[in-house]
Amino acid sequence: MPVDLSLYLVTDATPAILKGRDLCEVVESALEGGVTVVQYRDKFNDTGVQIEIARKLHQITKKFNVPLLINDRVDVALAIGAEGVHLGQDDMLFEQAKRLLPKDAIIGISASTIEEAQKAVADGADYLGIGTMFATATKTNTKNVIGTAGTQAILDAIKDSGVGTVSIGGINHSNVQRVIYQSQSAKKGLDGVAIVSAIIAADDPKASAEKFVELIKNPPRFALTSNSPRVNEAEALLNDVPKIVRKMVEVHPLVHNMINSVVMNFVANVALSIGASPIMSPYGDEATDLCNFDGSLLINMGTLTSESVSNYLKAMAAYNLRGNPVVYDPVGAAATKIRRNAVNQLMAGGYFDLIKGNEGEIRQVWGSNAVQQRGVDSGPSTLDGNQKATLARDLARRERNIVLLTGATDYLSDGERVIAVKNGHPYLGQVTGTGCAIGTISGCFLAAHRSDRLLAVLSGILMYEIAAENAASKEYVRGPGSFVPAFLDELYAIRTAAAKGDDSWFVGRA
Ligand code: 3NM
Ligand code: MG
Repeated sequence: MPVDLSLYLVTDATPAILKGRDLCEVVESALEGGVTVVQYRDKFNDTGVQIEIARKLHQITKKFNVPLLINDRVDVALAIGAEGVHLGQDDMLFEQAKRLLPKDAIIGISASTIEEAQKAVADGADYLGIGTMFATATKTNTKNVIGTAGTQAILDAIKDSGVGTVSIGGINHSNVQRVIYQSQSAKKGLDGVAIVSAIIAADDPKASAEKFVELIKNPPRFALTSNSPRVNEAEALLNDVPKIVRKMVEVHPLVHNMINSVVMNFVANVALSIGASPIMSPYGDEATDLCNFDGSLLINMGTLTSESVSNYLKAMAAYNLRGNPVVYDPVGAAATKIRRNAVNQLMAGGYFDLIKGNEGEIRQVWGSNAVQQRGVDSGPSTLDGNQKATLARDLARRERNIVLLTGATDYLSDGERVIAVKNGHPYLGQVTGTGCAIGTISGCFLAAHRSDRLLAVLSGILMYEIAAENAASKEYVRGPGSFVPAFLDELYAIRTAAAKGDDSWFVGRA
């Protein structure tokens, strides 16, 4: 019978984690909460003591019909007749352990790269412990922190095997649903998650395990989409745009902006003009209240400070938990080491419904270390249209979200569909904040229309860029200065028309 890997408990005897409690009691309590497999991992005790503890643990796990695996120590497993072992890359080789252990013993292998995973599968491992998912204080000497993107790449590389998979490292109640959701590759997902501190160090290990069981059963709230059919044909998609604009105006969504100080005033005016309700709040703790209005959150790191990232993470967690949309504008993502680190922390720390950026920013988010941005403009373009479309699609597919790669032509993708939008006007490139406002606008539309996020963002971009075209064509607009007030007027004009059900602003324009 294959092992149920869904809630895999790994023990730890560190005082900070065990807090003076008896390991066997903690494990028993976790089993009562629904742990499905236990790995005894002991980096402290002598062999004799380990055998004694393992024997006691085995008596407990047997009561629950749950397999006990021993980390590293094949001898300890043999001494007590455990169901199997878990081997790291620096432990005994698979074939050596296989020879020593009974035929039906379970052997799991740690893998942090595609090569390690493929080798373990070829050797005949029963399951893989894939990690390190997130940096963790429990094990600081881990080899690679691979995140959901790296985990997904490994799962994809072994998709044709029946090998079991668990993710390990830094997994807790607030990220477990996202870990499972975003690690999923097209053909293979995780069978479970391996947990140390979130159960062993919990005040109530049983309650913690119960909560994991409940969370693992359900997708994260942000992944719950409505049943309405998705629009696939470009023409049908465009037909729906005026309807979605009308809907956004009617919903009058709140958009919570954590945005840079250069553009704050302009972006707030844009949001007001289109009929949304902006609030500018960089204070992360405020999000626990603000997210209750069921609007969206925009994170724009244009004027990043030493406190920004922790505020962003708090706010993102609040919106993710409630399933309300979060937009990321990684301004200047590749420009400095601090910004590159911020990108990594934010991508690991929560879920973005939409990532919006120029070519350099999107490439940085994708993980291209070769990009070196100067300032926050995107710099010389190195990708042609097809490559940009592919990058947007691949990132959206990997993150299971929407990506908008902006430029003279914008590329919008949900991982399957890719749409190129050619509307807009060169004056947009001559005024600060016009790019940032697209993030805010997208947030408004995502909040108002949830069943098709691609259509929502498309509607926002088209409303915005058609208004820019209208403004630029006014005879009194002579340059960027006179363009700005005309642009706000034209956004307002479309909003007013849409509220009346008048779609003529859109006919023949996209
Ligand atoms: N192995 P926590 S990470 C035991 O990456 C272990 O292989 C890891 O602990 C790996 O759930 C890890 O407390 C510790 O973050 C995981
Ligand atoms: Mg080891």
